[in-house]
Amino acid sequence: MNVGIVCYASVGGSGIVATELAKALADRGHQVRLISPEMPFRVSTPRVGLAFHAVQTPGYPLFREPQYLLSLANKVVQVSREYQLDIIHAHYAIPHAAAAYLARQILANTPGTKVPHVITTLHGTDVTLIGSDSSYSETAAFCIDQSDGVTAVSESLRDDTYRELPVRAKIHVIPNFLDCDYHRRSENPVLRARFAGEDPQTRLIIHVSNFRPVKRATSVIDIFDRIRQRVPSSRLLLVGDGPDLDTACRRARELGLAEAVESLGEQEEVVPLLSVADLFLLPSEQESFGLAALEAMACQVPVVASRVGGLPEVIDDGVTGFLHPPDDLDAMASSAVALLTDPARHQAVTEAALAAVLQRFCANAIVPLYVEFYSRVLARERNIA
Ligand code: GMT
Repeated sequence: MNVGIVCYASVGGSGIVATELAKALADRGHQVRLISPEMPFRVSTPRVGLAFHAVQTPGYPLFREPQYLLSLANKVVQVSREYQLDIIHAHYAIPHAAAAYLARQILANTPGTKVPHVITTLHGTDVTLIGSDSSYSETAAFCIDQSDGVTAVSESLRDDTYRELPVRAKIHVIPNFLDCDYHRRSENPVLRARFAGEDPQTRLIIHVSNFRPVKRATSVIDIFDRIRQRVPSSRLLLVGDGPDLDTACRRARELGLAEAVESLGEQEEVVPLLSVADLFLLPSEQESFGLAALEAMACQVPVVASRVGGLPEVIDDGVTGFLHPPDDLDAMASSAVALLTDPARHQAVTEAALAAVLQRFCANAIVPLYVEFYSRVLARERNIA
């Protein structure tokens, strides 16, 4: 199949999933074209079957804002005409579903032109935060409905979409996934000592996110403070950047934890960091799936997270990690301490987590679901009004 994948290139789960899907499809013999303003950050080496098309959005003195939706739709039209796309797969509804819809309408208006089918994958905040905002809800719902196929990354997100937007389209759930080779690196005592020092009693806790308010980064610090009261030598690594990073670091200083908390900013490679960590905290207010939790589980780092959104579909509470109400920081700290102080329990949870990732969330299990979905959508009439 010829597939155009539209995604964000910035660090974020939807871009990662889109990029991993592009790579996995190319490896399975499909022709894939990533369409984005920049090369997505996880496409490092050239790959047979995978090409990248950059969207340029020229400014003009009259425009107060860049006209990204128009330039993206324009690029999708050009790529589709040139390479005869069968499918335009938009990851993240806003504005990608709108651009894909517009591109398909433009192509349908040109006699003799192949018209691709549009598939939209909903990732979470495109529905739960920004898509349901009254400034976007009408256009978001319309463009999702106009897609020829719609997927969501969890059952919870599918239900949220029907609850929060006037969407009538059937939404198929295809969970997120990781490359089956995504795993913990072998012991790296130098890197471990860099963050945890030489004391074998030190426990290294990690949080990876984009530090937006929905991630509740200050709660990470508050949970860490509680953990430190029972495991005094523990340390915390913050990975990523975003609006709440400063607030989180300030909170750490207020609690006298500045020496125990290290912020690394954005990192392209998180596997080496996860591979030296003992525990992952994810006290998010909302998480449609929680790809960061899945990455930690694959690296055998137990996750203590909020029982929200799609996280219960990823983490089997008490077996492959621990879930608590987002405001119950005491309970999250207690689960963390229980794991950090009981090596046998820690090992049992990490083994179960890894087994779950390999069985349910690795590319070999999920990519065929996308291919099958593409085939089913291609067999149907296009949704052109
Ligand atoms: O977390 C975000 O705000 C970014 C967003 C994204 O663009 O990746 O994340 C959402 O999509 C991810 C990939 O499907 C999910 O793993 C995240 O849970 C989801 N974030 C939220 O629902 C808050």
